Amino acid sequence: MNKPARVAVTGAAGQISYSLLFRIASGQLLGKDQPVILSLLEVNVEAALRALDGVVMELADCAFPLLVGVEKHTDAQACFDAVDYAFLVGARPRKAGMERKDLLEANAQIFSVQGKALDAAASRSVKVVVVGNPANTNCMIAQRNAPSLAPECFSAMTRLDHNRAAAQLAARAGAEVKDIANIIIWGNHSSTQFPDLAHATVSGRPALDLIDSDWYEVEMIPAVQQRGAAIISARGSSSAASAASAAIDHMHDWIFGTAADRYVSMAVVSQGEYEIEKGLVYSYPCTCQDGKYQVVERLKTSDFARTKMKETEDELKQERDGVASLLP
Ligand code: NAX
Repeated sequence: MNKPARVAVTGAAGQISYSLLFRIASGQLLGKDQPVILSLLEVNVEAALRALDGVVMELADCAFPLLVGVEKHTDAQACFDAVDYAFLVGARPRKAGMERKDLLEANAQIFSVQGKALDAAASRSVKVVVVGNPANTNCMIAQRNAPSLAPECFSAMTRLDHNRAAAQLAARAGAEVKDIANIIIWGNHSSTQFPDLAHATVSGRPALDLIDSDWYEVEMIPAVQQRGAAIISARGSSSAASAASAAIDHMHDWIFGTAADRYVSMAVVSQGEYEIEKGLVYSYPCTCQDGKYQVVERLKTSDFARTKMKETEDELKQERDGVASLLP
């Protein structure tokens, strides 16, 4: 058996973690030969810690052969000690009467503490995915507060948006999801994101030859952008199992690689690709190999696409400016 991998999950008593933890512990992230230790972080609040106790009891009751340890923490640095993988799921939710700026600042504080803690304690090759919203900007803050870790250790999740777009295209084209390739989500995980089908294929054929442009521009793009709100309105609470599934997909592909000639969408620290401002955490088409992601460069972009890519970049700049005082 391999040495156990240490996997940190924050917001461990929340609804996404209630699905995520069990999938990691069962081997769906790292495979059936890889034992794991879960290192869980929650806020130091009685209700959250009681809920976490319950989750840990259920993990024990699953008797997962690969789960060789579970740690509960309220201190980020202790939680991130020597971790190989970190899922930053916990975040401050928006409360009634809270301005967007207040939300950004409350989260900036959480993610600057967590960035510093990762910097001090995590494995030097840690892979971090930020799920908690506003995910891109939270990720940028964590990364900027972790100067001794490579920027390539950090990412934010737009895989749920990517998967949603794939499912919608498959349904429209009368195809199966496995036949869909090279969807791209550009930019922010928010309603300004741009789900782009210009390079997508269905069983190797260009997607835009198979569907009408009206459906794509008028129905599909807003439907993907607003899917989170549609789930809340139907279920009474936000996406949880699908978010956990996307988080597993994101990290799994990053670790084990993407299939040949298939892109996945990952929000990563921009190096200026596609003229997006350097340093923003922006969702790009990526391929992964040998545990590293690579942004797919030099794809042709139309005027329509460039306008949308810029719109979502502008929102990320505004978010960054809103937390400028907290950036090192
Ligand atoms: P829940 O409110 O069910 O759980 C969040 C948990 O995080 C709570 O138990 C809370 O006590 C804990 N927490 C808060 N601050 C913390 C901190 N500083 N350290 C450790 N734990 C902390 O939310 P859930 O539905 O699980 O969603 C979690 C986050 O994911 C939210 O920010 C949500 O907006 C975001 N999402 C992101 C998605 C994406 O695609 N990137 C999609 C799904 C989801 O909306």
